[in-house]
Amino acid sequence: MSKINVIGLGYIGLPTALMFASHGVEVVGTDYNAELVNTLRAGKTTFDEKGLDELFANALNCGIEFSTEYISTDMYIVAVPTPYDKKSKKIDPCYVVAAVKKVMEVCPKGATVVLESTVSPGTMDRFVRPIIEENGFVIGQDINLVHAPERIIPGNMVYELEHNSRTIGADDKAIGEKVKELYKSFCQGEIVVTDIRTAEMTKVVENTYRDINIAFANELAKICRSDNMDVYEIIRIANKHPRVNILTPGPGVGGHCISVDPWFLVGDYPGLANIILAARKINDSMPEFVLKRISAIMREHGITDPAKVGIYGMTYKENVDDIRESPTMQMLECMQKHLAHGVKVYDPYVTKDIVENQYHDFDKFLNDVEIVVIMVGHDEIKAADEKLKGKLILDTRNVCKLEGVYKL
Ligand code: SAJ
Repeated sequence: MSKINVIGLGYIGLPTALMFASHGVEVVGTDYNAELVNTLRAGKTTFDEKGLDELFANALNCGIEFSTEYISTDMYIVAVPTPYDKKSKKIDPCYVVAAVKKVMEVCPKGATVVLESTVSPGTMDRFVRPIIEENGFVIGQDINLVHAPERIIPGNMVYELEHNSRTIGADDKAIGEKVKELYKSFCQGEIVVTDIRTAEMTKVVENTYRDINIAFANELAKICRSDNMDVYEIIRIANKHPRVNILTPGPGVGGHCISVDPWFLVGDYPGLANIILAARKINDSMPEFVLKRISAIMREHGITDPAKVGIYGMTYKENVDDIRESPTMQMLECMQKHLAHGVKVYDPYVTKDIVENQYHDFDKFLNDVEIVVIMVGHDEIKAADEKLKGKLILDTRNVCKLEGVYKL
């Protein structure tokens, strides 16, 4: 096989490209963002992730190349974002469509196009196949189509790339097996070969399953709050049952995966995806629930000035630098509506100025606020009990061990 061209060098495409390159596969990584490509060419990674820098160094040694151009080769791996349309709740396949169109401009007959991006079931049939056919190719004869959805979790991506099992959906089993062999260059997990529709649906189901389970925990938190019960203690004890494993309540579900993918099912199966819709609504309601908790604490202590409130954590979860769909960003938006200007914000992983009154120094931030709202359980805050003494604390992640801390 000649080189593989990985299209899209974001959170999924970059580690995947690096992993292939580090395992003896010739790789060109392509992204339309010239700034990103230049950064990579300059020898720097574009986001923080455990083990990524080492993997990057390895891949560079092995000769990975980065470009804004698509290359002519016989294997493409497409890993571009798949947002959803906020009104219709359906997938917005514009990035997938644009990438596949570009591939068609350069690919030779016989090429295989593997889509890694998460897509709603039927996306390959509705949006990808027509592009290939419009370009005069016969699918299965001139171009092979494969869907190999990624499964890695931000925060542990490099490990999971190597150890998770994977799904490969292909029209033709033999092509599926060929792509499986390619992924086996680095993937030690089981690789299941199935058809494309099953692979599409399975991926969305996995993230929806998690969303629903988090929603259950969040609903319990609300019920327990309404009647003064300790949700964490209840979950801790319930989880000792051999068939109960309740997840952890929190300030909401963020990130570009779990808060997005279930909407694909809601959008495509209205009237059928009922639990899924309810779960989405519960999880989406959590930032506002936290806001109400903050107001209640302010009232209890006679605090009226929002500038005395410090929001700790802007990312969608702990120890990552990704703020997409993060509960904090949703809550800050909600605060703007309630005219609660002036709150202070800090996150050790967010070095750019993104919101008003954002701090870049933890001690200074703590010094300037009376109430600390822990929105993300970064390692830094877990180790900061001493520094937090004397503050009013609302801990939405249950990470602070101090006495008298307010919980969700
Ligand atoms: N969260 C809770 N309580 C929990 C677990 C998570 O409130 O008990 C919150 C997190 O704080 C975060 C959100 O949910 O805001 C999602 O975080 P996550 O760690 O559950 O998942 P992601 O979005 O980082 O990654 C998911 C993973 N999917 C599943 O675990 C089924 C990952 O394997 C996928 O590859 C990824 O989505 C993806 O790209 O689709």
